[in-house]
Amino acid sequence: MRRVLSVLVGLLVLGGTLPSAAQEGYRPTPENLEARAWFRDARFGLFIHWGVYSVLGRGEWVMQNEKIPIAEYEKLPPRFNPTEFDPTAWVAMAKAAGMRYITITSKHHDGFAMYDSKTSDYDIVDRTPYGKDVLKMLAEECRKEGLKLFFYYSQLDWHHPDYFPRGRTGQWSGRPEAGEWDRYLDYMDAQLTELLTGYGPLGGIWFDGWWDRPEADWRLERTYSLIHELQPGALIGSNHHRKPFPGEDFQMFERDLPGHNTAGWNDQAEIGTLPLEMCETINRSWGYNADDDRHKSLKELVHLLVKAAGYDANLLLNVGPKPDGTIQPQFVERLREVGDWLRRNGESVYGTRGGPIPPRPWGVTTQEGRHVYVHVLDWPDKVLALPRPPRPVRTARYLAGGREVPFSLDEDALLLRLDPKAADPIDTIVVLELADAIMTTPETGPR
Ligand code: FHN
Repeated sequence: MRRVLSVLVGLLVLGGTLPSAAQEGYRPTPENLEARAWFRDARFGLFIHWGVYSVLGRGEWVMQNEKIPIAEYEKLPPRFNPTEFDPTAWVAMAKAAGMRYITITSKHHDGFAMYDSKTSDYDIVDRTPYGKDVLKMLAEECRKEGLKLFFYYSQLDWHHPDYFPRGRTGQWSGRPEAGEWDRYLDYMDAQLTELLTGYGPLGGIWFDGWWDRPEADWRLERTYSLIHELQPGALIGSNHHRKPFPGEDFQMFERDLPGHNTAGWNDQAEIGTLPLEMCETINRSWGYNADDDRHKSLKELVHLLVKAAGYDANLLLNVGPKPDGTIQPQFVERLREVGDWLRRNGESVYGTRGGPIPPRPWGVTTQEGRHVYVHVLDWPDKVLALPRPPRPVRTARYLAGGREVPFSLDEDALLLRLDPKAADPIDTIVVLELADAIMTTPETGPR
């Protein structure tokens, strides 16, 4: 215990702030709380990982994985010319999928800005033959079509010379073994200021990369305060795989449902009380990977979306566009299919909270007002026994078609008598109508 205390005192004396100090005492504005409520209701967003790395077609970590030094990597931007980029088509695809927001990489770990940065010329306008600000084009289309836009911003930077001391990655970039860490943080804050003042009202900032230097003083207090001052309604999330730090407005889980750790990222990701989001890929790659054809089925994608909602979380589903600006047809087709499913079943996802019956191997529940949606995802038997809901059950019906579902109650349980002929191969949804609404709070939901 003495050792721990001396480390903590050392951190504070050295001016280091504990990450959990972040924006201590942060009080979200009414505008921010309204944005959080919107976010919870949105339930479904499009993640876009797009950068000059797509030229190689081997994912967004190619610079690190193949130990490509900056001098070599800088030969990629001149080859990046996405003449087929069509923001109208991208936003139309997201809307057809039933998505309510888009989160796109403004700068990934490679340090390359996908917008016209005045803080650096290492950007799409100054370094590529394409020479246009794709984020500006996308922001205008999102505003026109009523989708919110979030910017992913990597705190980790494999290009900037002042990202020093290095962290767990970026060792082979060829940068000098020296640098001014605070000067890098100033650079990051300057780029964030550009994004928060030049692209209209944002849904928020999706940080990533803190995990590269967990011991560093990331000056989160200053950066989070800057964001909240520039756009109080912009939600801050950071993919640090920990319980949220003060100043953050939503919590994300990578490739896992909240509280799970199947992918290995979330061993310390204790669920907080903020709005939740899980992110996943359609194949297995975030950035464009020409060899990755392991596309999830419609059933797998709907189960991701429904299970996330059952955990009171959004699903942020990723595409990695190609270097020409197009999106693989397999992704477009899958997203269209998910949109078709949502057009039939969306009331059981949008605007709902996690249901009063906790997620189980057979499925999950979502709830909105007096309605509880029982998503039977994997249950072969005729009778499904559930814990008795917290309010009297008036009726039970299949969402598809409205036919009644026979049920009975005893002091502990609700028994649903399912008709095998009514079973849906993806998700058999039974709607319970309760005598009155289950009260949920913005923080805790029905739990
Ligand atoms: O290293 C990144 C990775 O490239 C990708 O952006 C994912 C998306 O959640 N986040 C980091 C891995 O945790």
